[in-house]
Amino acid sequence: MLRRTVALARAHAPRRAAFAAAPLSPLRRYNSLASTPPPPAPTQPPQDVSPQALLRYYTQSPTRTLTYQELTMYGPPPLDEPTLLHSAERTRKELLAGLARRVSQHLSLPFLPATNPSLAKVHQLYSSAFFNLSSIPEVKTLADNERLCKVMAQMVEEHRDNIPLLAKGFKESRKYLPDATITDFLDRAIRNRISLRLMAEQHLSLSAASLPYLHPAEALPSPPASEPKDLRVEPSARPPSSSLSASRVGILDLALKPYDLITNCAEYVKLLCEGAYGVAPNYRIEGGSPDMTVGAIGSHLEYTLTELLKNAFRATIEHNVPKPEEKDPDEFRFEDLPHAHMLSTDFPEVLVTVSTVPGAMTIRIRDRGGGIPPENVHNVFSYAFTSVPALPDPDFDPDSPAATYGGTANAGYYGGVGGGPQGGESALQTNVGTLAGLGFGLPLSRIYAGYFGGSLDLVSMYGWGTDVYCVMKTV
Ligand code: ADP
Ligand code: K
Ligand code: MG
Repeated sequence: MLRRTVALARAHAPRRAAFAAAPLSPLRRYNSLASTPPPPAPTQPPQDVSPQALLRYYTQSPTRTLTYQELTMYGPPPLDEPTLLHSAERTRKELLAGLARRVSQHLSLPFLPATNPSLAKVHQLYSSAFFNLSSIPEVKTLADNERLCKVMAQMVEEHRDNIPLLAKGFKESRKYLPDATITDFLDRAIRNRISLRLMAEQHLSLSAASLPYLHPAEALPSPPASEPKDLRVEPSARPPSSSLSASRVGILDLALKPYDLITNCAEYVKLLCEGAYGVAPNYRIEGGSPDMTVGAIGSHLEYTLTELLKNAFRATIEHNVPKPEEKDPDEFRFEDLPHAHMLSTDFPEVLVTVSTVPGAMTIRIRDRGGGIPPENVHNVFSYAFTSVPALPDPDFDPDSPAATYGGTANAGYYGGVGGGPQGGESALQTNVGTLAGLGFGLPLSRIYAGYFGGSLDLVSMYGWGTDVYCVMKTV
């Protein structure tokens, strides 16, 4: 543990001088800035600004999740200069506290899991993000804000693959850690990561929509990359008119159309299914009206719906095709699969029902994919559980663009027909994306739904199908 800390400190030695020179702003100022009560903060900034001292200092802030009220506290952009700088300084402090917590959580791992290459990579990414950010002094001017935005945009981009890396790392470390420890680590890591991204993306979005009005000559930071497939944070050279209307407060969309969102997600999942099986079931949306709108974070809804629809579509196909004959994987031919000759209309449709009330939206996804065997029902929310059969792949290269943890470690069709269309690759990994196999879909969706106070419940009717009830809090 000590050795790792020292190595970290060494890795950041050049930056240390930079942030040693940068005075830590007194927390009193931070407290007076925030218009909602900030977390109780450590009393005094450390005199000794070694990396360890800084980490300790920022780790003392309590863990917290964001509320819709905090996201909307500045109102819709464009913000005036003092308000934008207020948001910047607040974001900087909160990110430092969140990143410090991530680093210290990694430092608390026992030696063997800590040396796992994937987990060490995530640890290193969080450490460098923390040290990069701590080299930025208190934000007092628009130029300071621009520096902050550049660092945050880079951070959002560099941390894009953290979840597959954590998944791979923990799968490989399973023999050294109890399941409960892994679940606890991942739950906290993912919830914290959602907060970090929300804070960074919200401020980037507010900045991008405000800067052209405050500082027309300045170049804007590049838009942050998305974590879920279609996260649309809007910073662009000219903010789109929608980001300046009362219907948007940064990344919070106040006029989101659930029908459009569900259709986008379902069409994407159809492509995944067609890639994996050659066919996809039909779907239908009911409840409310196609024009109704809600206020929510589009990317959270999109992630959750995509994962739930993937599960429903996959189950619908696998349950409703004849079982294939056992074959030698070397003789695998896609056209031999029974479903390759089936039509969408040969499958029972997936039904999506939407209901909105003030403050919440419930979406039920109902499939006739045969449900979940009773012995698995209690495992489906575990990060470690997937029913995609596993085939270890010694040639797995986590850096290859097509690779995902689930995709390569779990090859084969239901029941294990073989290695899938491309030999070592999973049949559930397509050119478009991964249909299943990571095991993270349900647990992550439940964290997204629960983040602002919603819920996710699954009811299986074994032999027939599954209902998933997802309640999302709305504004
Ligand atoms: P993955 O899809 O990567 O396996 P998930 O967490 O999304 O991971 O789902 C875990 C497992 O739960 C799936 O592998 C599948 O066995 C089961 N499951 C989830 N949703 C359904 C569903 N609608 N119908 C049948 N089984 C399901
Ligand atoms: K799972
Ligand atoms: Mg899934």
